[in-house]
Amino acid sequence: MTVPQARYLTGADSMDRCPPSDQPEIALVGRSNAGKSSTVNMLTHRHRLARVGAKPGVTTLLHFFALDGGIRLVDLPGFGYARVSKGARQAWQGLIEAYLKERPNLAGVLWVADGQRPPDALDHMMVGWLRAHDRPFLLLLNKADKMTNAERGRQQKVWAESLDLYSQDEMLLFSAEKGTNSQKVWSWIRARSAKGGT
Ligand SMILES: Nc1nc2c(ncn2[C@@H]2O[C@H](COP(=O)(O)OP(=O)(O)O)[C@@H](O)[C@H]2O)c(=O)[nH]1
Ligand SMILES: [Mg+2]
Repeated sequence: MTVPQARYLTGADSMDRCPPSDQPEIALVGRSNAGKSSTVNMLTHRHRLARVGAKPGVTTLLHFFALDGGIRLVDLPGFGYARVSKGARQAWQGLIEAYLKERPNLAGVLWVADGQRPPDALDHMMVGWLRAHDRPFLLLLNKADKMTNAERGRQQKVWAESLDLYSQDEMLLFSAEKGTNSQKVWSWIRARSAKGGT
């Protein structure tokens, strides 16, 4: 499968600064450090398109990337970073939730999590948002390269049971480092985008 060319389009700090909602968008959500930017880079085969390991507290924008073929990837600010002020955190969470709730051309959500951890209260909040706003999502249990086979099996079970997921359709082991399952992620992106923003 060929990988489309990608370019950085723009950053937006509010809903009214987002680009026109004329193309299907796939958003990446997840905690800071889960690997969202690394996932954008892996999927586009571009090592520096999205900045990796950027200091949390700096990435407060929605970052839009345009792909050939008319799909956009949107790197959302990481949620739940403890070291910023409560006010700043609430502003980001407001922006993330507004985007998930209101964006008419949002075709699907790639939810990137560090698969080594168990899900916590923020993960339950995220699945609640996604279900409440009826957003199709694929949870990527990232950093699979750092887990043993036994851990991979165990962690898939823990996440699926705790968040009540349809594990076959809504969750995938992934490694933004090694590219594990990236073809499956592309298939999902293409299928979602073909359905448009509904
Ligand atoms: N071993 C391993 N490290 C990863 C993987 N994905 C991301 N990382 C590392 O995790 C850190 C955070 O990644 P980043 O993409 O900046 O996370 P973001 O805050 O969600 O955008 C960086 O040091 C990455 O190199 C992965 O699949 N495997
Ligand atoms: Mg990032």
